[in-house]
Amino acid sequence: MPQQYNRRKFLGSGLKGMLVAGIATASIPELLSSCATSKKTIVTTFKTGMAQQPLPYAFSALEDVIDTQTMDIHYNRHAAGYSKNLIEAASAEGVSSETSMEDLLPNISRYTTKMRNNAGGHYNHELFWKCMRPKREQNAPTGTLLAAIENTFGSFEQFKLQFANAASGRFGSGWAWLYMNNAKTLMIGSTPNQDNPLMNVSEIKGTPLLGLDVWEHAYYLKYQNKRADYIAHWWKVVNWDYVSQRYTALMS
Ligand code: MN3
Repeated sequence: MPQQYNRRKFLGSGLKGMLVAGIATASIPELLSSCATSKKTIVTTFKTGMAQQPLPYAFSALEDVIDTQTMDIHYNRHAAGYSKNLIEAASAEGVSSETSMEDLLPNISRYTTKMRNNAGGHYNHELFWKCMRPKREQNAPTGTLLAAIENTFGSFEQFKLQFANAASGRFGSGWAWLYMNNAKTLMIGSTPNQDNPLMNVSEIKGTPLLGLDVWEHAYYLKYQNKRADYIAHWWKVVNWDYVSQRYTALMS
């Protein structure tokens, strides 16, 4: 059985068992709070700070799906700029530099357009880099994430088709997402510019599991106007292990 299922089962039966047996030494609120703490610990793994983190692989690691020069410019110019401008905006608008994107983005309507664009840009790129790894010809999710994708979208192929449609159908610049809505259902959608589903101003709302950058700066050197080719090749570099970790943490 998947590890997460066992953990949930253990927490559930453990709590119930103690209550039924009447041997609980802690109060119910204390027990619930200890469960909440363990959940928070997992989710905290995915908190995103304001500083740009090191790229988890070399600029050349995603060849020949994403070329070295594109990765270098994308990481060192575009993404670095979002982080820098976010830190500037936070300082100007009285937001602590310790604030995570996961805490800031749901309240983004309180702040300036500079904050919205750069907080979104920073979060989206930090996630994007982690969602990729060196290419694999046969690349697909496994386990509980694969089962959830099949249950929700019919098949992995159907999922890829719907996701690619969201990515190619985004007019101008933006992102395509696999995200989990607040009812814990997997969803596909897209957002304009540097918006994302964590933002309270977004039409689609939830927590991103996988994001694809469809700004021209992400693909133009290699693919020029052929966004569909970029999307089709991109599946080979998706880091399904990381996406699966995010899915498992959100489901716990
Ligand atoms: Mn980009």
